[in-house]
Amino acid sequence: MRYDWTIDEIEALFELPFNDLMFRAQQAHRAHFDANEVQLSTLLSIKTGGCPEDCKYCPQSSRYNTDVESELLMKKEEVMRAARIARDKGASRFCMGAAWREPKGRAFELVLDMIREVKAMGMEACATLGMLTPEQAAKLKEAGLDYYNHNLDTDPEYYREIISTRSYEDRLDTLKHVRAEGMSVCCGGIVGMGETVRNRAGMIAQLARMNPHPESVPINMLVRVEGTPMEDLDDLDNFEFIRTIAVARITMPASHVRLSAGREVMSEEMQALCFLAGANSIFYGEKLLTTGNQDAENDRALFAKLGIRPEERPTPSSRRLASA
Ligand code: SAM
Ligand code: DTB
Ligand code: SF4
Repeated sequence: MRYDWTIDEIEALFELPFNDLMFRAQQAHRAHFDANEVQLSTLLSIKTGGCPEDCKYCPQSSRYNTDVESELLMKKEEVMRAARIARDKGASRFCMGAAWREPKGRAFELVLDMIREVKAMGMEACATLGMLTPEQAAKLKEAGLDYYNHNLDTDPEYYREIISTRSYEDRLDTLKHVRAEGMSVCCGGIVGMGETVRNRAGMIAQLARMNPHPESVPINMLVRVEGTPMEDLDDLDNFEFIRTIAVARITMPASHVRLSAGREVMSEEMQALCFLAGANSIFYGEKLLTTGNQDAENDRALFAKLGIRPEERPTPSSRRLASA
């Protein structure tokens, strides 16, 4: 495994002829995974809107006038109902998202409770709650959290154009705290925000130089939401997105690369090319946090056409022992 990728090397991957890039991505994918398996994660926004941060892409920032209303933290019973439905539909991981700069006070304790219950249901638990202190990371670990999602979003240069309320270093610090507790890291970014190929290569370099690599790397296609400063950006060429997935696959060959936001408007053929480029995880269920996603029914139909199987959730150790 390599952890010394330079931006130039990564940019050179982006510039390969498309067929060569796809071939390299398939080689990397098949060396580490069953190429016909895709992991399914279901998202739920447990605390929506009213966020004090100014991320220019985000419909949940209180600074922009979008259709998203600010809501209170959801009740645990409602969250568990959603988790049960996700599990019964075949998701192996349940990801809870909160529109916070950072978790605080009693709300954080309530989220810890939710994590314990998701674990008791036999699912993997993931959360994305903003910046963490080392103490908060320890409490999440103790509650049984498997993955923490915290994205870099873009490279350090372009980051300055996108977010002013927290620094790139703040993000790296949170990731360090998650790692120090032994939780798995879910960390990726957004493509289609007006960045250059060099910025994209810089973002992948940040991720691929982490040792160990993030276990899960979500690649989001920007969802241009009305009312955000990014609503009128131009379409990104689909091949640029597919190339980003392939480059993530080649540089982080043993990580799950997730075809994340933006899938709602992607054709079946586009998604199939993303899987061919090495994507082996998706968000499954009709909603992301506040925006739409493909219906589960469409996903099942596409999987049947492509011969893709959902990845089994890991058997909890207690059950494994009982059946041994
Ligand atoms: N507030 C927490 C934070 O920012 O870390 C957690 C939730 S935040 C919505 C999680 C991630 O969603 C962001 O880092 C960003 O990568 C992604 N995201 C938000 N809005 C998006 C959009 N319009 N299109 C694509 N990805 C988006
Ligand atoms: C990630 O990388 N993408 C997800 C998840 N991690 C939390 C969020 C996508 C959000 C898309 C916009 C919305 O639905 O609000
Ligand atoms: Fe808040 Fe997260 Fe949206 Fe940024 S991405 S505005 S921190 S919810």
